[in-house]
Amino acid sequence: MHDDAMDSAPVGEPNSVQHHETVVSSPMEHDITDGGPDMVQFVDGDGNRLATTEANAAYAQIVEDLTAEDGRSMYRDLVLVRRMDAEGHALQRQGELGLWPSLLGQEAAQVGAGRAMRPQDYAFPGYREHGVAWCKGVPPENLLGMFRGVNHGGWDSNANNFHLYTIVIGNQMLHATGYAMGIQRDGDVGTGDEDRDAAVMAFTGDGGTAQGDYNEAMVFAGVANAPMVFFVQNNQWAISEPNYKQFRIPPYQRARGFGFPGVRVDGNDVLAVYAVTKAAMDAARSGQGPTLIEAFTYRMGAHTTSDDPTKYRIAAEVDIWREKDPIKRMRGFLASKGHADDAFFDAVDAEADQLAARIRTACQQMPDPEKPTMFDDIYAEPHPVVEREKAEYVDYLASFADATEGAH
Ligand SMILES: Cc1ncc(C[n+]2csc(CCOP(=O)(O)OP(=O)(O)O)c2C)c(N)n1
Ligand SMILES: [Mg+2]
Repeated sequence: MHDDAMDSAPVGEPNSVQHHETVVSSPMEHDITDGGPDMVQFVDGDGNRLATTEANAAYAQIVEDLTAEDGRSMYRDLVLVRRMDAEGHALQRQGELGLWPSLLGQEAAQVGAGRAMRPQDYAFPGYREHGVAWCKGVPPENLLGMFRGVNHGGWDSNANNFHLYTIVIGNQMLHATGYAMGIQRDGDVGTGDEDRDAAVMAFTGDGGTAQGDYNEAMVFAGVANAPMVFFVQNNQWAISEPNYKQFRIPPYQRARGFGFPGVRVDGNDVLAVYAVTKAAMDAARSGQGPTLIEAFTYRMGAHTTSDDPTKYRIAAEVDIWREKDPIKRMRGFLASKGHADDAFFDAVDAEADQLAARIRTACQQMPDPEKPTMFDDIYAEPHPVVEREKAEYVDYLASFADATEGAH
């Protein structure tokens, strides 16, 4: 990356002094601010379009085919998603939500990936993929219910082909692989019909790559040549654990060991993420099997609202990444190309404010659940054990109502 700020102020592993005696890889091998020469990039930190490189050449045509309107629409998504996320954070701070995992800094990774999906493609998220949800058409207010404690998900997975959030790290990779193998068995791969051929995208973080489920899913997907993309957002941290405690070589290089390609992309460059993900999803839908994409990005905020990152990472690291901000970058690109003017940027900001107000009102007006819904949707068909447990739970709740009435 041609980033002066980074060149003039390199920062290695942030806790290097503290951890040197136990470090197994040198800070240089795990430079958390520089994705290295293999990383696909099209726009630098200042919004300048980069020249063709060995890494980005294969994807250049996809970027060339995008229109100015596509660029503006991507920018709008980035801004609205950031505003939605900021509102989630604020609502938690004001006691309206129990928890909020912020995507701040990862907007381009999620919007680029989400926009490369077609309606028939299925997404399996972790818990931070609010931007992918947005691109798949899940109403943003629906993301809040689980974090407010009024439901167990808040959306119908099949309505937008966006699975429920999965908190158990890496778990969804297996679900996704199974779903992709199902698509294969349904014959919805490689037919050449754009509206029929489908693929799956499974999202996890750098920490998730250390999980057994993730690695097992990669084995199955590779062997089955499943129509799927493993999309790893390497935001450099798994709560307080840095990359060098997760892996000796980066995720994109590990794909080869499972028998399919791995690509590292600049996760803060929405054009690059879109191009790389579109190529991978097109390949998956046409029957060419899986791809692993590692989006090299950064978690600008805390892990969740329950976390304090100043306890384990230094401010200089965050400052370096602030210069790589995905929205600033896309805005600079659009402005320098003459694709958007101040009136457009102002209109998007105004729309973002309206969206935030809508989300806030919807959150505050969410009704408490009236009946136990945790038993719904466990099985596709009614199940006697679940029915019995539900009946027992309803009785249990009713016993409280009696006690309250008796007390009055
Ligand atoms: C199986 C399992 N182990 C541990 C946890 C606790 N936990 C929650 S988030 C997290 C870190 C995940 O890091 P990463 O995969 O990099 O995703 P990020 O939060 O950075 O997006 C951990 C260990 C969990 N939810 N599930
Ligand atoms: Mg992480």
